[in-house]
Formats: sequence, structure tokens, C-alpha cells
Amino acid sequence: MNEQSSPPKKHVRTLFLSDIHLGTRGCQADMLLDFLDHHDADKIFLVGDIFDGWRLRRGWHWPQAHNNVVEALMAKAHAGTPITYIPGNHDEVMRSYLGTHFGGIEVKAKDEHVTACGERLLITHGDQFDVVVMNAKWLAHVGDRAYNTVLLLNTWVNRVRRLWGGQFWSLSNWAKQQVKRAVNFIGEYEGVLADEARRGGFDGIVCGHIHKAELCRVDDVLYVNCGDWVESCTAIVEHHHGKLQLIDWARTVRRSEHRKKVRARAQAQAPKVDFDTEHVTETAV
Ligand SMILES: [Mn+2]
Repeated sequence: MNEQSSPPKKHVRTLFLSDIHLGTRGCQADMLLDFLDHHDADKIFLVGDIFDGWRLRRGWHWPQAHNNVVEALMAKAHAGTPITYIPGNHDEVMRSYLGTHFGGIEVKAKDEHVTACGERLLITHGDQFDVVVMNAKWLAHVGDRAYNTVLLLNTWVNRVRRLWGGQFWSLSNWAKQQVKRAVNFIGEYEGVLADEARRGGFDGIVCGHIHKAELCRVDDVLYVNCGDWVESCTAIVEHHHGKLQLIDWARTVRRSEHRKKVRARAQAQAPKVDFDTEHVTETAV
């Protein structure tokens, strides 16, 4: 990336990352490397599904960029940043190494963190809480096209049923309910995790797993989801004053690249123009 257009390097108190899925084609390793280049932290939490053992078993996909991510994290650990690795369901093989250290990285089933504001946060990947509602998750991804196919199918199913003198049964209605369940899934997941924090007397919970970054309050409890580096490129940082912030790195990069273009155009038109290069940040909660 062009240095002039690059967002400035930041030092944060804490960095939370989850669902990187190294070892899969979907992993946005280059984006993550860029993010790690721009962020140093006093403490790093890896909140599960850092690599994808399920996929590795089926087919090896491990390009150099995935090595570079591991090396970048190891380098930060080597430079003195404590890193805690909380395994998820895709890298559950790491659950056999709970309590061990490797290269400055400690493996724990779950952990807690106290922010500079004094808020106590429970940190867990979150897969253990989705048992009830997980079945409908895939439907959230199929979207409109599948729904339209179901509608078309429904017409034919009912035509056949009528020929046979059968009752009218709405396949589209059934599909609609499934999609609604999938949308509800995210809300239910957030609610269940907030409950877990509340039960433990925590002020909030940091998790991952559903690939949906979030930083919000569920009633009295802070719900923080790191998102992922597959479908989106998101992370949670805690600034030195204790405020948490959701960073959408893809958006940040897009904006800075856009700024590069705008600046280039402005310079072409008026070479002496003084362009503000201040990096745009996401809104903090
Ligand atoms: Mn997971």
C-alpha cells in the first residue's frame, strides 16, 4: 500500500481478533497482515477459529500469506506482547493444549479482561452457546435467490397436489419461516451470550463465532463480537482510555485508498493544495 495513503499506525491497549480461519481459501490473510502492520497492542486476545482444522483435514490450503500471519503474531509475542489464544470449534484441536505456552502465546479455554474503565469482560469463542439455534444459520447466507427458487418450486408442488386433490401446503411460507429463524438466530445468540456474562457477574462479553461483528449493549451488558477475517475484515480494539471500538479494516482501507485518488486528483488540478490526510475512524461505543 502507498505509504502516503496508508492509515497511521496505532498503539492500542488491547486487541481482540477472532475467526481468521487460516487454512481456508476464504481467509483474508493479506488484509489481516495489513491490519497487524498498523496495530500494536499491550495485550492481544485470539478469540477462536484462528485456523480451520476441519478444512485442513479435507484439503491443504496454506499459502505464504497464512504463514506470514502466524509469523506476524509470533513476532508481536516475541516483542513482549502477551497473547492469549482461546480456541474455537474449528481449531478445537487447540483445546488439548489448554494451560500451555508456545512462543509467548498462552492457550486458555476462556479468559477475562478488565478495561481501563474498570469493566470486567468475559472472553469466550461462543460456539458452546449456539446448539439450539445453529441449524438455521446456513439459511442466512442463501438469500433471495434460494427463496425465489422455493417460490417457483412451491407453484409446481401445489399444482401437483391439486391434481391429486391434496391440501394446499405453502412451501414458500415454510421457507419464509426458516429465513426468519436465521435472522432471529443472531439476536438469540447475542441474548444468550449476554445472559452468560450477566450470570457470571461480568459487565460484558467478548466473543466471535457467528461472523457478525458487533459492539452494543444488551440491556445492562456489553456485547462485543470480533466478527471475522473471511466474510468481513473486522476487529475490536480497546484504546488506552478504555473505550472499545469496532474496526472495519476493509472499509478503512477503502476510504484511505479513496483519499489517495482524491488527493491525486486535487494535486493534479492545484499542485499546492494542502489535503487533510487524517484517518477516518469508525464510531466508538
Ligand atoms: Mn466458530
